[in-house]
Amino acid sequence: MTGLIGPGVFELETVARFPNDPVRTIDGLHWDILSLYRHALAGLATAARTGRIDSVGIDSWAVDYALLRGNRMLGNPFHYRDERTADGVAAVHAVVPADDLYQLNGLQHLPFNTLFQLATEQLDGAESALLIPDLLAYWLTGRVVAERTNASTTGLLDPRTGAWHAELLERLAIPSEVLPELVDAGSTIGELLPSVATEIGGHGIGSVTAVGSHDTASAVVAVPATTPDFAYISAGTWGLVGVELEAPELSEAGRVAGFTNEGGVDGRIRYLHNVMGLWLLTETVRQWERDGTIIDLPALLAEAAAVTEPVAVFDANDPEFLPPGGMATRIAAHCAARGLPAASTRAAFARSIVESLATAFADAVSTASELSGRSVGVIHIVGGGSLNELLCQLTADRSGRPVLAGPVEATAIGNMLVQARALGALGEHDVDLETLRRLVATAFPPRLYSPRP
Ligand code: LFR
Repeated sequence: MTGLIGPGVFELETVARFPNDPVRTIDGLHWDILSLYRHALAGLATAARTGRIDSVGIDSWAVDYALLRGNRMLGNPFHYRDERTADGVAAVHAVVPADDLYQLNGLQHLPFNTLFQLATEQLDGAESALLIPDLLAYWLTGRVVAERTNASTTGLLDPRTGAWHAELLERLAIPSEVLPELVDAGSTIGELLPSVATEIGGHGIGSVTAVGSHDTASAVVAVPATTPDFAYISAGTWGLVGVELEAPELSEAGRVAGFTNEGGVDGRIRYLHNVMGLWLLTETVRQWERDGTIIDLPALLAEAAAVTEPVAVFDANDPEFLPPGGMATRIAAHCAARGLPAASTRAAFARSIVESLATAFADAVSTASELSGRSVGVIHIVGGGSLNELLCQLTADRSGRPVLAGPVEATAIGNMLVQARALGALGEHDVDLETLRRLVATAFPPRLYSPRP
């Protein structure tokens, strides 16, 4: 996306959209990283034709990486949903038990956190490990860095200092040389390499600026909060539900509840819980379509909103839903095994998924509030899920709190605001996050869903 941002101006334009389909090969599930890079270059070429681009910012999902020797990528990056991570978890926990690990890195236990993935690798031949946005930035600029918000999802950062955790690296026998220099969102990564600029006809493109390169970090920047007592839900493939803190919260209760301390822009802490998210619905639809039925998602959700039969509310956090494939079958089996009612129609099935997600969202907001001591008066839902009216309304109903929905493009907006601030396009350089959020609230007023009795 491109943005035109200045005092009182905030225009967004989508210049390219492309699929991100993983590929399963004999050794497991991978990202098609070269295809993503090719599409990103084509998008930059399109953007460059529309006029001068002052800065480029890159964000993506977290945790996944490529290993490099010199400038050569050693194999195609794995997808975090690949099953190999179970071995990595066992290997890491044999050296650093789960409760110790939480005191060191403050992360929710997710089997795909980078440190568990790295434990399945031969690191001998590798000179650097680059997270996905850092890899793309390297290909564009030739500069090797690790942007700090995304680096926090590796499980190898000390949440208290924001630096690579030397003690943890040593215990896990991860050579610290493979981890690049950390940089903060707002700093300049570098100019486009001349070869890249030539290839895309992008000589008018300014430098690559570090942003909250973890998509969730950028989305949290763009939560249109106007008061401090808010919780956020970044709702897309995942539902990232939490509050923003000034310092990490490392209580044992938080570990048991699955709360993470990820790094935010401007040194904030994203104290949140990963809920399985709309993945449950999109994977279910994918199975139905594979089985030969074309699904019109908006129509399905409208029918789901009209369902009156009681539907199963199941545990949307169950790790059994992590891998791809056969989701409708797995959810039905999960419910049957627990004596929950079977849905009689596809609409009721979709309703059951959305009810379960809304319940998990509401629970996570309450837990975030209890564990952090923050009162929560309003819940902001940003990202694709903010367009799902049923999900927004049910989240308000289940939580008993007003929900403010939107913007849908929060990640891109947060990404671009950090660039605009760094360029001085917002006036002062020291514009704080609260000011950025008020700008978002004015430019993209959210939609209110009040809780129903
Ligand atoms: C959302 C997200 C989550 C992260 C998951 C895996 O897109 O980045 O924050 O836990 O994907 O990377």
